[in-house]
Amino acid sequence: LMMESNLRHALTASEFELHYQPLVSLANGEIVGVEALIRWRHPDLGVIMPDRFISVAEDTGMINPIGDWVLFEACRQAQAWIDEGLALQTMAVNVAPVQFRQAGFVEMVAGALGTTGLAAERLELELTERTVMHDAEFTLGTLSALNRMGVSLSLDDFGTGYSSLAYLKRFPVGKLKIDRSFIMDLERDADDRAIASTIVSMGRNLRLTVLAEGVETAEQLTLLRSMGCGMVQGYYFSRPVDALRMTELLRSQP
Ligand code: G
Ligand code: G
Ligand code: MN
Ligand code: NA
Repeated sequence: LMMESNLRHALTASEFELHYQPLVSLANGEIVGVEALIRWRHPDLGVIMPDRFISVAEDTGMINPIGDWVLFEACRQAQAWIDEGLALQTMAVNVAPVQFRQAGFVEMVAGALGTTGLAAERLELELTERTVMHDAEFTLGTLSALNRMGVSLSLDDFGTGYSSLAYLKRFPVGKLKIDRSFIMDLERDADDRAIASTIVSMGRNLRLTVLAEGVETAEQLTLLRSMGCGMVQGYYFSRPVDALRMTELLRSQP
């Protein structure tokens, strides 16, 4: 099933769709952005989650056309919400390592913004440490070009990979997303609290926004607030939901 030809067919048959999860400001509890997360609605098998096909897509190169589609669709949806008058500061899109390195990636991002009319400042690309640390000089060039366009950059799954603090200083990254493995046991694990609190402090000192992923409980939220964490995301607020449900969530905002 998870083969290149199936993924290609899924793309032409419009079987991919984006779900969205709120990014919430801890200052006022408002949804200030959303993260786009791909799903494959298979006609026979139902909804297939990305863990089951993204790595195959990466290995076969299908991640490039799929990733292009994700970017255009996310930008189109963000602009549709903005046109409706809904307050959406950020549309965050995951970018796979292969996709980030494909020739013409920066131009493709510019094309998605130009075609959909979305302001570059509204788009945030999520990159993992694995993506940015591999060939740091190439990364710096691409990140700088995106940054000059006005696109924001965030480091996803932060803390799980190999990150040089020197590059954190050099790369034009605006946000750190603390990996949910550190948040999961926050109430019970003093080491996780130390790690989360250290990332929050470092982020503040480097003038970066810090977002905690995978927040599921009020206790985790209280701890993160006491650490001075700026943003949160997780099932406590909402699971990833389809565009229709996300529209309702945005409309119900004060
Ligand atoms: O909800 P969740 O199961 O959506 O996501 C699982 C994993 O798949 C996460 O690591 C997430 O970053 C990744 N993922 C989700 N959507 C996309 C996408 O559009 N592109 C890429 N490259 N990865 C994605
Ligand atoms: O790797 P990345 O951070 O892009 O992937 C986001 C993944 O985290 C998605 O699979 C999404 O469904 C999942 N996720 C989001 N919030 C929570 C949460 O509160 N708990 C758990 N267990 N997973 C979450
Ligand atoms: Mn992500
Ligand atoms: Na993450």
